[in-house]
Amino acid sequence: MRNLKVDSQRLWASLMEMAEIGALPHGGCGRLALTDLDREGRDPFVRWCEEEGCTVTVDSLGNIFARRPGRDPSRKPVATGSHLDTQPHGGKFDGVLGVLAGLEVLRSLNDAEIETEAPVEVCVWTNEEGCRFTPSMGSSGVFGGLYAPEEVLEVRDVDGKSFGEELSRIGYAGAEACGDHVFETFYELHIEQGPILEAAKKQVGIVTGVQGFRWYDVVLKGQDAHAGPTPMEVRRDAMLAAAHMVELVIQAGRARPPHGRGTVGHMRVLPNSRNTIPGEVHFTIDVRHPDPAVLDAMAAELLQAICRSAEQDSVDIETTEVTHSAPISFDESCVAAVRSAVERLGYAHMDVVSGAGHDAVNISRVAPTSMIFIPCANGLSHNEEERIEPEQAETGANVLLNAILDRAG
Ligand code: HGY
Ligand code: MN
Ligand code: MN
Repeated sequence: MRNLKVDSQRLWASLMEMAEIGALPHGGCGRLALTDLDREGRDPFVRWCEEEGCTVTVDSLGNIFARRPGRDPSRKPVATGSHLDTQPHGGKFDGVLGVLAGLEVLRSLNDAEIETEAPVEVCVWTNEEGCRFTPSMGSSGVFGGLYAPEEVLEVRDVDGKSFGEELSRIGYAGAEACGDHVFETFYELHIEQGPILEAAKKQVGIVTGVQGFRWYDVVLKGQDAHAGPTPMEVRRDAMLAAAHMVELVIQAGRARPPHGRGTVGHMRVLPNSRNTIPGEVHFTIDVRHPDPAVLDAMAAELLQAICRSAEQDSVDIETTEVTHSAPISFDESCVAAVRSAVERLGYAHMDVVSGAGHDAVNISRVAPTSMIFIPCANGLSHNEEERIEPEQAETGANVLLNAILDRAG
């Protein structure tokens, strides 16, 4: 199969058009899952796929499947895709690149009047980011058999709105039972969101696996009291306790270089008043490592350390594990298909393990799966300054197109 190429200008134009939806003042995008902006991003994607002759279906968790027919309808589809929801101050390319490069694959196959043996599908997974509704990657998790549908549909955001209600409100509660949908293989193109490829001056990352992570919610309860008359030594200050624990979370990541990670990204202080000692603090923990045994040890040691710290600070503590995404290795034949496409196209490449979680981790539970990375500027992501160049988007899409063609025949 000759090395088919995508239309770089058309791909870039679609990325910039999507970037207008939920555009933020410093160049990023904010399209939180299941908000009106999420719908405003989904609707044009569905329209663009229908304009390419695809049939579009939506499942009960809002996952979208755009299907381009193949010569042999009995074959399972070769699929690709990613997510359109973003972090609150997200970039233009996290997730979106994988979705719109999939659309560009459909458009390029149509331009070349290629009829593949197997159908080709482009998917959008609902709520990959998990910042409004926990867990992250919840809908691909249901698709991959990690969660029952109601476990995700019943989750509520900080305003008490449920996933299921919001999914219906934006019109994407589909008829198809989530998971009743088989793929022959699944590929996800994504920006690396880290510094490795750029530092190594590689154009493509052949992703062999994804590191694991565990998310916890922590609630600390001390005692509201007056900031003036209350002596320092008698306070039960939940903010002080939280500050000590943030240090322990960061230390947990630093204690296992180079892959260990520890982050506190969200904190809610109650009653959140300048002159009242905080009696209650809610915060999140995100710990990561590529080795499952090390990840388990990190998490166990950290939970013990923060419970000891709570005691020393005379506050009550409640910890809840909200996500456990185990480290995985991708399917060797899918990794090989990506490798052969990259080598045929002549791109500088290297094998990498993903530091970020992706829907592909959940899909790899039910279909042979692998990922393709391209670098992003300074490895920065989950930041409005997330940036790639048009030719980098083209490179990733060319690898995706040829890996899909290899399998779809
Ligand atoms: O948290 C992650 O790794 C992904 O961005 N949801
Ligand atoms: Mn992503
Ligand atoms: Mn992300």
